[in-house]
Amino acid sequence: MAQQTQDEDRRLKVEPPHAHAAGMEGVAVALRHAHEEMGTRRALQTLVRLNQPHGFDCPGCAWPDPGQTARAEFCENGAKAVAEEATRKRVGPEFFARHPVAELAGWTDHQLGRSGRLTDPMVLREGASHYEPIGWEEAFALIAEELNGLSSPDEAVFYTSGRTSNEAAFAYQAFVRAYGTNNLPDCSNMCHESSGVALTETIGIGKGSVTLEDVEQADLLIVVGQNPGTNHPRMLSALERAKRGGARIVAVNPLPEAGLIRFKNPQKPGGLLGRGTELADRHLQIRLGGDLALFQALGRLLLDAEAAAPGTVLDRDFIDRCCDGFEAYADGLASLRWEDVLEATGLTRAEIEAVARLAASSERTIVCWAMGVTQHKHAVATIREIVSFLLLRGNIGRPGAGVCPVRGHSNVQGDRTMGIYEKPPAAFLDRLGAELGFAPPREHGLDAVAAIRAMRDGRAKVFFAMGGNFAAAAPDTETTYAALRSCRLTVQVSTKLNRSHVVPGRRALILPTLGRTEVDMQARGAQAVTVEDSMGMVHGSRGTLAPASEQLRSEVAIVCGLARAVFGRDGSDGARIPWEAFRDDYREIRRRIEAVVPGFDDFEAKIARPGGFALPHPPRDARVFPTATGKARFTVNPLEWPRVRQGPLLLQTLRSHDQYNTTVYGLNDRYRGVKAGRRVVFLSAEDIAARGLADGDVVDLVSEWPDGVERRAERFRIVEYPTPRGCAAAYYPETNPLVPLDATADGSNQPASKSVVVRVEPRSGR
Ligand SMILES: Nc1nc2c(c(=O)[nH]1)N[C@H]1C(S)=C(S)[C@@H](COP(=O)(O)OP(=O)(O)OC[C@H]3O[C@@H](n4cnc5c(=O)[nH]c(N)nc54)[C@H](O)[C@@H]3O)O[C@H]1N2
Ligand SMILES: Nc1nc2c(c(=O)[nH]1)N[C@H]1C(S)=C(S)[C@@H](COP(=O)(O)OP(=O)(O)OC[C@H]3O[C@@H](n4cnc5c(=O)[nH]c(N)nc54)[C@H](O)[C@@H]3O)O[C@H]1N2
Ligand SMILES: [Mo]
Repeated sequence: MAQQTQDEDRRLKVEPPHAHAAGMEGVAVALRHAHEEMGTRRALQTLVRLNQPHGFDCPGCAWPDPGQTARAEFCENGAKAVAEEATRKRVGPEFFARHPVAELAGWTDHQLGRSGRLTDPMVLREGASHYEPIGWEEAFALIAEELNGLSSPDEAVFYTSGRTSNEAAFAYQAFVRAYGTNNLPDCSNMCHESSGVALTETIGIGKGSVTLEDVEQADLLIVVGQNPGTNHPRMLSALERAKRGGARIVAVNPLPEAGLIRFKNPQKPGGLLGRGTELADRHLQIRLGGDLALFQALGRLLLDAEAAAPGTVLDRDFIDRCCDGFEAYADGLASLRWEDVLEATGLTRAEIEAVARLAASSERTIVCWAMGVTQHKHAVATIREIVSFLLLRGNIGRPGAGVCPVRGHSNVQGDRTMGIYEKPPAAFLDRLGAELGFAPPREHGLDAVAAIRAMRDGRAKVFFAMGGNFAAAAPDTETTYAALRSCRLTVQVSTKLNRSHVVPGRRALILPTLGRTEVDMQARGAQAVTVEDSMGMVHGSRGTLAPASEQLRSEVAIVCGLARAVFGRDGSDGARIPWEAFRDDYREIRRRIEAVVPGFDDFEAKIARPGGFALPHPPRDARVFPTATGKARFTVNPLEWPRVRQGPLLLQTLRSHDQYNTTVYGLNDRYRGVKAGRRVVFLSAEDIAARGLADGDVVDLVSEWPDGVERRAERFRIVEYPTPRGCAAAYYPETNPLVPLDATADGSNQPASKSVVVRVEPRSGR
C-alpha cells in the first residue's frame, strides 16, 4: 500500500475549484468510464436502460425518477455506478490463487475495486493464505455449522447495505428473525439514522414528506449539508425546474459546492455548453456543526416577526390544530443568545436575517439535508429544529412544502420498510410472525456501532454481510478490523472485491451475487424486484444484462439456500417457511410483503404500472401525525455546537466526485480541482498560515479523543480551500481510522464523522 500511495502522491495535482457542475465534461467523463469498463456497444445498450419504465433501477442513488413519461435523465454518477457493475473485468479462482490475502490487504481501495466482478464462491479456510473455490452447498453448510454452533443466535450479526431489493431484504430479515435474533445493523445506522429518529419523534414517521412534484412547486428550498452535484446529480435538474418556476434556493454548507452554485444541465443542449443556471440564491458558509444554532435562530426570527406583526407570520391554525409543544418551544428560543449563534455558525446576523425574511415570505418551503447534518453529535436535535422551523408556517403536509432527507443508497429506505432494522416495532413482528408462522425475537438487536463493540468484546462471533463494505465504511478502522478478525466466521455477499474481503475472520466466505443490471433467472422465469426511493415511491426493476458469471446467485437465492441449510427439513418453524417457493418466484415473497407491511396492498398489480406507486405517508397525505401524542411536535433542544479549543481542527470526512462510498472509481475530484490523488486535506488559508504551513505541505492527521488511543492517518497534502476557519475536510474512507467508535450522535448512535477533532502534524522531509 505504501508504495502505491506514494506513487499516487507524486502524481497529485491541484487546480482552483470549479464554479459549475455537470455540463459536457460530466457527460464525457461518464462515457469514457463506461467505455473503459464495458466496451462501447455494451455501454450504450446498458445506459439507455437506466431508470426507464421497463429497465432496471439505477443503483447510483435514491433520488426519485422524474416519472413515467419523462425520458431517463442522464447522470454521470448513475453511469459510473452502472459501469462499475457491468464491467468486463473478472475476479475468479485464478485471481485468488495468484494473490494471497496478505498481498491484497496491501492494495488500495481503488485497486481492489478495479479488479472486477467476483465470479465464484470462495472460502478462506482457517490458517490458509489464499481464498480457494468452494461449492454453494458446501458454503451454506459451513455457515449453518457455525450459526447452529453458537450458544445464542444473538452471537451472530447480519449487516445489510442499501442496494438489496425489497424482496431480498424481506426474505433476509425473515430468515434472521426465524433464526432468532434482531441483530440487523445496516448502512442506515451510519447514514440517515439521525433523520429517522428525529422525524419519527416529531412527525411520527421516519421518512421525508415531499414528492418530486413538491420540490418543483416549492418557492423556497434550503439545501443543508448536502453535495448534490456529486452525490445526487439528478436532484439538480429538479432544483433547476423549481428555479424556473420562481423558487429561491439557499445552500447551507461550509464548502462552496459546485453543483449548488451553478449547474449546466446535460439533459439540454444549451445546458451543456452555455453558462448554466445559477442555482443557489444564497450560500451560507456555515461552520461545521453550526446548523442547530442556525435553525434555532431562524425559528426565533420568525417568532419575533410574528410578535412585531401578529397574525402575519405563523400558521396559528395549523399550530393549534395539529401541533403540540409550541409554547415551550417559543419560551426556549426567547433566551437564545445571538453571540452563541454567531460563534456556532460563523455567519453574520445579517446573513441569517436575510434567510429568515425569505422564509417569512415563502408560502411553500422545503428543507433538504444529508450527511452534513446527520453525522454530528447533535444531529438528532438539529433535525428536530428543522422540523420546528417548518411547522411554524405550516410547511408539512401541503403541496410544495416539507422535510426532505435525501437518502444515499438506492434502496436503503426500502430495506428499512422491509424490516431491516435492529429495533423493529412490535406491530411489525406480530404481523411477520403471524404470516410466516414463527415467534420473532422481541429483544432489540445491535446497530452498526454496537455490533463492532460486540465483536471486539467477543460477544458476537459470526458476521454476515448482505452487500456493502463494512470494514471500510465503519468508523475507527483499527477497532473495526480487530473486531472482524476476531470473529469465528465472516461472510460477504458481494458483487465486487473490496476491503472487507481482506479483513477476514478466522474463516471467511465470499458469496458472489447478481447486480441489479443483470437478468435474474429462476425456476419460474426471469424475476423482477422492487425498490423504494427517497420519497417513498416503489417501483419494479428488471435486469437486462447477462450475469457476470454462471456461478452467481441472486441475493434471494442465497438467503433461501442458507435458510434451508440452517433450518434443515425437520418440523421446526424456520424449516416450514417455503424458502424454495420464495426463490423460484419472487411473487411469493411479494405476497408475504403485502400481508406484513402496510401500504403494499395489491402489490403485484401496482408495480405493473410504469412509475410504480407511492407508499402512504400520513403527515404528507392527510396531516395526520402518528406520534406519541397524535400531533406534530415542537421540541426544546439545548443549543449545542462542537467547541474546539484553540489549536485543533474539526474535520469532516466526505466524498470526492470519483467514488461511490468505499468504491473509488478514480482519483480525481473534478469540481474541487483535485487530480490524480486522494490523500488531501482541505484547510482555510488562515489555518494554514496560523500553523506556519503552506499549501502543498504534507501532514499527518491525528485524532484528539480523550481515551488515550492514538488514531493517526498519515501523509495528507494540504490544499488551501475556501472552508471556514477551524473546519477541515478530507475524504472518506481514508480518514475512517480517525473517527472514534464512541463518537456518535446522541439518540441515534450514528458515527459523528463530520466533526472529528484532529490536529495536523507536519511530516519531516518528503
Ligand atoms: N457519486 C456518489 N453518489 C453518492 C454517494 C457517493 O459516494 N458517490 N454516496 C451515496 C450515499 S450512501 C449517501 S448517504 C449520499 C451522501 O451525500 P452527501 O451528504 O452529499 O455526501 P458527503 O460527501 O458526505 O457530503 C456532505 C456535504 O455536507 C457538507 N457538510 C459537512 N458538514 C456540514 C455541516 O456541519 N453543516 C452543513 N450545513 N454542511 C456540512 C459538506 O461540505 C458536503 O457538501 O450520496 C449518495 N450518492
Ligand atoms: N468517515 C465516514 N464514514 C462513512 C460515511 C462518511 O460520510 N464518512 N458515510 C457512511 C454512509 S452514508 C454509508 S451509506 C456507508 C456505506 O457503507 P456500505 O454500504 O457498507 O458501503 P459501500 O461502499 O456502498 O459498499 C460497496 C460494496 O457493495 C457491494 N455491492 C454493490 N452492489 C451490490 C449488490 O447489488 N448486492 C450486493 N450483495 N453487494 C453489492 C460491492 O461488493 C461493493 O464493494 O458508509 C458510511 N461511512
Ligand atoms: Mo449513505
